[in-house]
This record gives sequence, C-alpha cells and structure tokens, in this order.
Amino acid sequence: MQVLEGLEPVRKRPGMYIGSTGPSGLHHLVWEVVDNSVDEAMAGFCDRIDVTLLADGGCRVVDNGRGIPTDINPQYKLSGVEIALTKLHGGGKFGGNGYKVSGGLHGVGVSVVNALSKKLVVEVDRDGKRHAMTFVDGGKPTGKLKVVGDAPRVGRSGRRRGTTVTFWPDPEIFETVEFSARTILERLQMMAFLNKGLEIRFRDERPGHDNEPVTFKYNGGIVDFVKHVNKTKESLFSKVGYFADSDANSEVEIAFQWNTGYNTDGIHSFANGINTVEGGTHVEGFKAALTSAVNKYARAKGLLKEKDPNLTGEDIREGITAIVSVRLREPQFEGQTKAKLGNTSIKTLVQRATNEKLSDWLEENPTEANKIVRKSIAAAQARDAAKKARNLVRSKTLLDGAGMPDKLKDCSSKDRSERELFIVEGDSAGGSAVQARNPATQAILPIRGKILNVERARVDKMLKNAEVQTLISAIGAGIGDDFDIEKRRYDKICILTDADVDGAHIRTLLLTFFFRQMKPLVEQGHVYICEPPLYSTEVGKEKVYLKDDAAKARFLAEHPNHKKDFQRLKGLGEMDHEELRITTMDPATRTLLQVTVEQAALADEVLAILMGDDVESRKHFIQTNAKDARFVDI
Ligand code: 0RA
Repeated sequence: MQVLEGLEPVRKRPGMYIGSTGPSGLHHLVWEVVDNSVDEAMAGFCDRIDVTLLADGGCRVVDNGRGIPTDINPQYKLSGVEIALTKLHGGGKFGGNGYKVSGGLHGVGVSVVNALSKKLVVEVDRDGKRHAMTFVDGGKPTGKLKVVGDAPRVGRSGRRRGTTVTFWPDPEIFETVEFSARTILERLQMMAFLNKGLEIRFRDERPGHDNEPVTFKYNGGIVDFVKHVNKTKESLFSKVGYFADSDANSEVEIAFQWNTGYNTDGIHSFANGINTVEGGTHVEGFKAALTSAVNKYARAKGLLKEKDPNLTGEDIREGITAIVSVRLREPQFEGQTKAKLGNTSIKTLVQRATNEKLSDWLEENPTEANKIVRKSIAAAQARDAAKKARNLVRSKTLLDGAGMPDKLKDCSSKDRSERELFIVEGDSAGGSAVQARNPATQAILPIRGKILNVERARVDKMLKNAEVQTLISAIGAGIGDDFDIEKRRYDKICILTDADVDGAHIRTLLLTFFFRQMKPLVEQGHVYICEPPLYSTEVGKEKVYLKDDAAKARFLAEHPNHKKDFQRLKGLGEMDHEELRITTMDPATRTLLQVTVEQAALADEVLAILMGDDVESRKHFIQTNAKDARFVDI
C-alpha cells in the first residue's frame, strides 16, 4: 500500500499541500475537515454538519456520521483516529496521485490540518462512548486516544455517533489566521446544493461578528441551485430540468433552465464538489450532447427545415443556466488554476447521459422544448444580422465619401488631420450647421431624436438602428473588436446638442456609444463636445456670447453698468447660422471641450445605472443622486 510518513514535510512545504499560506490556504483547512464529513454524508451515513467559528479563533466541525474508527489497526498498531490525524496519505491535491484513505474522493486528509495547527482536538462518539485526543504544535499528541465519557443520548435508546474536529491554525505558518465568514458561508451553501438533503449549519461566535446561526438544506439539490442562480433573472419557463446517470466508477447529475438573457456562460460545473471554473471534460461532454439533442429535436419536430443549417452550440446555450456535477474516483485537475477537469472517461458518460436523458426530457416537455428551440433560432438570426452589419461597415472606409449615407453632408478635404464631423441634434439645427460650416473641413451628420439606448440593446439590434448605422458608416472605422482607429475618416468628432435635458441625454448616449464601441477614439482624444452659449448680449456694437448662468453672473460682475438685455438662445434650431458659426463651429472663435476617458466612463456608468437592467441599482442611483444633475449633464 501507500507509504505513510510523519507530518514534517507538510510544515516544511505547506504550499505543496494547501496551495498557499495566505487566506486561500487558511480556508483550505476548513474545506479539508468539512470535506471529510461531506464524504461521510455522500456515503449515506451522515445528514448534518455543524461548522462553528469559535470566539477564540478556532474552527469546529461536527458531523453525525459513523465516527472515525477508534479500534487499533493491526498493521499500524494505532487507532484509526491516530492514523487519520498523524499519517500523511500518499500524494495530495497539489502534486500527487490523489489517493485518499477514507471513502472520500479527493483532498489531502485531516492530518495536513493537524500539521498546520497549533492545536487540534478530535472527539469521536462511537459504541456509546466519547473518545478524545489532543494534538499541539503541528500534530504532537498530548496523550493517547482516551474514552472521556459516554456519548450523548439521542432518541429513546441510542447514543450519538459522529466526529468532531476542532482546530486552531498555526500563526507561525499562516500570513493570517482570521477566517472569513463570507468565504465559508459561500462554500457551505455550495456544498449543501451539491449534496441534496444534507443540512449544513454555520455559526460565527467571534465577538464583533454576526452571531446569528445560518442553516443550508436543499431537498432539491442542484435543482434548487439552478433556481437560486436564476432568482435574479427572468426565466424562459418555470420548470427546471434534471437528470442523473452513473457507471461503475462515476456519477453525473445535471439540472438546467433557460432565462431570457443573452449570456452563454451559464454552465456551472463541479467535480467531487470542487467548482471547476475552467470547465473540462464533463462540460465538453454536456455541451456536445446538448447541441446534438436540441438539433435532433428541432429537426424531428419540423422546427428546423431540411434547408436550414444546424443551430450552433452557442446559439443553444444563450440564456442557459445549468449545473453539471460529477463524482469520480481519481479526478485530474488541470489548467491555469487547477480548476479544469481532465479525465477523458467522464466525457463519455456525461455525453451519453445527456444525449439520452435530455432527449427524453425534450419529448416529455414539448412546451419548454419549443421555447428553447425558438430562442436558439432567434439567437442564430441575431448572430447572422450582426455579422452582415459588421461586413457592411467594414467595406466603407474611404475618405472620398463613396457609399456614404444620404444624411451625411460630407466635407471635401482629403487631409484627414483637418476633417471634422459634427453630429448635430435634430434636422433644423442640422440645416443651420450646414450653412454655418466650412464645407472643406466640416461635415455635418444630423441625428434625429434619441439614438438607440446602447446599454440595453444587444449588438445586432443596435446595428439595425438607422442612426447608429449612419454614424458607423460616417466614421468608417468599424466597431467593437473590429474597430480600427487608422481608418477613421475624421480627426475630430464633435457632438453638438441642445443645452437642455434632452440634449444632455443624447450626449450621454453618444458618449456611451463611443466609449463602448469606439474606445480608442475617446482614448486618443478625438471626441469633442460643442458648447453653444445660453445667452447673448451686446457691448457697444459687439455681440457677446455667454456660455451659462455662471458666465452671465461673471459678466455682470465685470460690467456693473451693463444695461442691455440678455437674449436667451433657446435651442440650436433657433440660432441663426451666423451665430452658430461664431459660437460653435469656427475654430477661431468657438469653444470646444475635449472628451476624456473619465468623462466618457462616467457617462457610461450613469447610463448603465439609469438604463441597464439592474432595477435595484437604478433605484438606488436615482434616490441618492436625484438632486445632483451634474451626473447626467456632463
Ligand atoms: C474511515 C472509516 C469510516 C469512517 C471514517 C473514516 C470517517 C472519517 C471522518 C472524518 C470526519 N468525519 C468522519 N466520519 C467518518 C468507517 C468506519 C465504520 O465502518 O464504522
């Protein structure tokens, strides 16, 4: 059998066993102890685990399993308890062959926890007796395993069975020995979801912390997990699908639902209770079978015609929430963060199970199956439309304006460094701007009303919007990942909107669009805001324009004897073109504000909050900023 060693190697190289000596390694101790109890639960002998953070910094894990064996093992001449707590099992999670002595499927064993604790007490209730043993300074026993009394009574005639491990992590090993209740709670909840019916209780007894006990117990298991993940989303249908399968060496359990959203990364996977955030063979098997089962169903029911191409995996996964949980004998964890399952045999099991059982589920739930297929088809169409729109945009990149939108009044200069594009709110203001401009260097693009809200719209809808299309064509450098700043047709992009709330809104929308879809344009200082003045007055024969109320107040302070009226320049449309030229467009006299990334990001954030889907933060923002118009009016 495996070589058993003392605990010195663990204290010499803790990172080898628990990954690090930082907070992650510290919490590994808790996972290690809890995993042992969960293994006992998985074996069917335990249905309750209590985790307590003690006031003195210790951590206690109590289960009602069979109890670690207390009798003497003839081979080692030691009790099972001593073997479990003092003998290092061959290998380990972070560098060995993953073999574990107890029924568990992974982990490095409680002996590692013992080695890295300044004190550890193990208590075992078995055969009607309570047995106890204490270790100090990294696993040195203070005596043998002793019977310290009777096990507590349970029920009418029985005595409690179970294991209690209490440990105090060694501050000489760890950078910090302060546990995070939140980290532990998250993990315990996940464990409870993955082990249906298992009751896990948590209590933080440390002074200054929330001492209320918390209980996790999910009789629906991963079905409840899917419901929990989808709680904040709008689901496509109320049912949650579920199936499970197994072979001689492994088990798979899958729960799934779709929401109306567009994300394609809603598959959460686990191997032996470990969250495989990088996916792996189990996820590959599921994805492959999901794609083929949905396509097969769609064809069989005539939802996809013979001439239609297959739905892609990505189209089908749009809006999915799924939990894929597998248990297997010797899991191989690979990848950057050791969070990708590598065992190839599990792919076969998951794929076969999904092909069979998901197909059955689709047949048995035609209403839901129909909705899934229709959503996938919509996703495919959207993807197609987005691609067409992108290709359209790509082909128009020339300075000579061939194929430019009709609305654009382009400029004639072939020298990009002097070309300017004015995006002007409304057709009538657009007309004035055309008269006020220098046609050699200044192009005008009128924008009607409010352009599409980029935040909420998905990319394909956004690209279908006529205003957005003309804007992209006029600038000529593409969008998103394809945006190429070298292809821009203008050096300055100037936003010219009214000095009112609607104008501010359009400006925010445009800034957000540039920030999201043409970021380098903002980063490299090509985006500007025009500042048409609010007031005009006369000093002698000369007309004076004043930007806002503050400028008017300053002017009055400087000209205390000023008697002339102030004209309020209402909208861009009401300004004559000469006024517009002087105040806003002529480089010799205008005021132009260069947009910084910070300004654009703030506009983006404001818009995300005001118009995104997150109703709660929108409410919060409106409540806390209702008085502060500055946020919207950049
Ligand atoms: C080995 C054998 C048996 C139980 C356990 C280990 C065991 C270990 C831990 C660690 C924490 N809680 C635990 N509960 C059980 C089975 C012994 C038997 O056959 O009764």
